[in-house]
Amino acid sequence: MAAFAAAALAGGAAQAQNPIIQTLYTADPAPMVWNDRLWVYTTHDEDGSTWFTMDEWRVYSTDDMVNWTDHGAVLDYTGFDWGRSDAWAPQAIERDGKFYLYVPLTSRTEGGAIGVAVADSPVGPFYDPLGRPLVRSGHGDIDPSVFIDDDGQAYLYWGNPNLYYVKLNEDMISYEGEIVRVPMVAESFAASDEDRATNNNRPTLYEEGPWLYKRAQTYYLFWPGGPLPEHIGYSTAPAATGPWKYGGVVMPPQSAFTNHPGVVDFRGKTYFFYHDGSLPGGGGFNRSVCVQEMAFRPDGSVVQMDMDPAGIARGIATLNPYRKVEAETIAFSEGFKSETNDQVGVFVTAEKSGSHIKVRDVDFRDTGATKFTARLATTHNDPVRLEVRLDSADGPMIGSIRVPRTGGSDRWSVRTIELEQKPTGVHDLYFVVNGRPASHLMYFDYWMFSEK
Ligand code: FUB
Repeated sequence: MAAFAAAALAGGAAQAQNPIIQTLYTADPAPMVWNDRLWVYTTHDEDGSTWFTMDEWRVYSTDDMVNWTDHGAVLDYTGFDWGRSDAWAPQAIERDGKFYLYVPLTSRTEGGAIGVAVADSPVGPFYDPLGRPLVRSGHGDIDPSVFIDDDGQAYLYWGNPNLYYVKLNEDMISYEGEIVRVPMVAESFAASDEDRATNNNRPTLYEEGPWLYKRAQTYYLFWPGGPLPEHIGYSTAPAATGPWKYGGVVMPPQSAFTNHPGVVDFRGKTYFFYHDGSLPGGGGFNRSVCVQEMAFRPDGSVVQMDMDPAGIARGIATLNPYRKVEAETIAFSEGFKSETNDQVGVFVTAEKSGSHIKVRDVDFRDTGATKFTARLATTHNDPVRLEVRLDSADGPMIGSIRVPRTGGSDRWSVRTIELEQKPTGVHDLYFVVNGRPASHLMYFDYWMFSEK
């Protein structure tokens, strides 16, 4: 058996890594660190949308900042008895072992409102403990951002084009005091031009999507600012309640007319999540979540950045291929769609021959792998093969599996092959689908390698 030795930590810095999800359109990222893992809640722009057609909230997670696992939808607006539509920008937080997901939606009777859902796990199931909205100011109640300060006080900010907050009680599903409307003044959010101020009722650049974040003793509020296309601006304050002082631009307008920030610290670095329209077929209503490292100057000001297709150039951990890995754990893919069913949960569907998935920084160790196992399915009579390649989609093929014809994505088969070549060390791994031109060529649920 020939051995493929380690490439230097495999990922090519110049390769596309943004957007981080390619199997459907995602927007409005809300990162959360829990259990030494980074989770990002998103909205879902339905394919072909010509408006904000959004029904569900989803969650993805990573251990290494480059491979993202799709955990599927955790809730949709029908999870709220009072909900009618519009599963827009969420944020989740953990407190005392429970997960709280704050979401805007349009109610059956009262227009826009913000609800809260609770779960015992970051991937749900989430349920509505109140049976009614948590907060409602009467106008522009979207884009909740939740934050727990060091003294345990939790805050919920939200609003478009006004900015509101409340102090949440410790139960995280009720609040004390009145809803506070933040003064929309130039010192806090920079002055609008005359047209936006007088004709649009927006005296400052602040538009929507607030994200509250604390760094050292400074509180930061990141927000999408107008006019369209939106940029991301920020303000700082000595307390979670303000007063806010305008800081500048974090990200100028990109390729979608909205943008939406999410900022989180993870293993010693700060990451900036946002969305753009850069995925093929993408645009203002077909957006995609991206992430980049964020830099601060010694005085606390934010270093401005543009969308970088390279995203996170280097992963912060390697991936163990000797454990079951979900096929929907992906660094980058082309031609795959994410689906979910009762039989296997989340899986991916290859839309055509040539579809491929890249998994970054896979550590086969010095001993190397000898066998490969995958759970697969297809409906096609003509042969469909899943090729396992190293370092690029046309790199060395270490094995290939004939995908079993099971008859559908509700019937699966687990296949194991001896590898033709034994990989060792760290490589990017590619799964490439090869078959006659057809749609829905094969379904892929999970994979793993064996050392012996
Ligand atoms: O995704 C729907 C809306 O677009 C969000 O609520 C806003 O923040 C903007 O991203």
